[in-house]
Amino acid sequence: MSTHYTGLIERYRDRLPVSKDTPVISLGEGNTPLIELRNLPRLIKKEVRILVKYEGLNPTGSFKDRGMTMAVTKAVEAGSKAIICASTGNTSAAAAAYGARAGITSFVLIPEGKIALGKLSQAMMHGSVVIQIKGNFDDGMRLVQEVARDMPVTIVNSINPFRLQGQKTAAFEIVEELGEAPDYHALPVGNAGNITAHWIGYSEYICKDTQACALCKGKCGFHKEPRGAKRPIMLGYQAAGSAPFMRGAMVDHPETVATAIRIGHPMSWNQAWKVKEESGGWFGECTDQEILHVQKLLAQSEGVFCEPASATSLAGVLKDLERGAIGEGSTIVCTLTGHGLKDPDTAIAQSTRPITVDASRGAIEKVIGENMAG
Ligand code: AN7
Repeated sequence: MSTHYTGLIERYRDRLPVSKDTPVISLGEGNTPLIELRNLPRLIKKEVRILVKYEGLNPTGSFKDRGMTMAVTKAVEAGSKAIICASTGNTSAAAAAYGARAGITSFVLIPEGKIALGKLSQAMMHGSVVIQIKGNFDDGMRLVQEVARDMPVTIVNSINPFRLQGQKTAAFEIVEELGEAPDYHALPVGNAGNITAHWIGYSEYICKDTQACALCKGKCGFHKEPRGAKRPIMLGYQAAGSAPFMRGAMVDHPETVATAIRIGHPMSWNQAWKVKEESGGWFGECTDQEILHVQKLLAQSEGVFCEPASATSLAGVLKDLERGAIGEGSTIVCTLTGHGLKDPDTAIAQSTRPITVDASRGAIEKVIGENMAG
């Protein structure tokens, strides 16, 4: 038997809306590491099991690849020759790459000056038509919907239902690796597509019959075999300057250093409230300072480099552990949605400068002497 991994559509074919004739567009996405933190729980003096789902190791460096393989596959199946999205960066990178793979045109709308450098380089390098707008993500999302009404372009934002179908597979992978769902699952929330997709995934995994699975309404194709009854409590964390779920209303001028989640009008608004209710979870918020602190803490205590938005999931969990909202003894999964290399500017801005010395042995030895631990 071949063990060659060919992406999440092949792996979860029986639980996704594809047929044997569907032309699968894949870059080997999914199957990302679930890494148990070893040092951080000790540092914060808590008896908890925290695992990070490192989605930054997808082909374009974010979880968006899970949704994009499905969205582009279905677009191609339907005969579409062009895709379009608005993006804070990662969706555009994924649309650009999967569009290239499929041999179709991709149009991406990005907020001028507000996307991280790595993401911009991806959209440009893969040959997308990159349209910078003098507005934010929410303006772009509105424009994409208007344009797609009259022009032959397929929207590949998460309002495209195939996106969430692809993204739900992350929950399948976690249940399969842990043997059951974790107690808590924390995600950064922007449009709230990913938290919705994870809940669909967890719900389908335990689904015994079509009645039990409220979100999939019997369409998941996975109702026969129960795999245990446990679903996690879902936690959605936002950046404080961009937190419509905390305000309980849309935010017109979102701001945060975590540009990926600089979103004030989430597309999956109603779905995410339903996830919160059904799972018994909650939303929380973190300041930019807290987000950056945890991004660096994770990089330096565990060797895991995620982008600022991704650190929001862990930052929120650490706060909720501290205030006792999450109890000790819990198993917690935090999704790290994107790779740290996506945003080199923010990483460099908060790191220690390199030390510049003469090219001499003496100078190097001096630095080593001054910096040896213990
Ligand atoms: C790293 O790329 O919306 O709550 O246009 O890139 O499902 O929106 C990105 C979102 C979290 C939020 N972490 O996920 C886009 C875009 C990272 C992200 C989110 C995004 P959703």
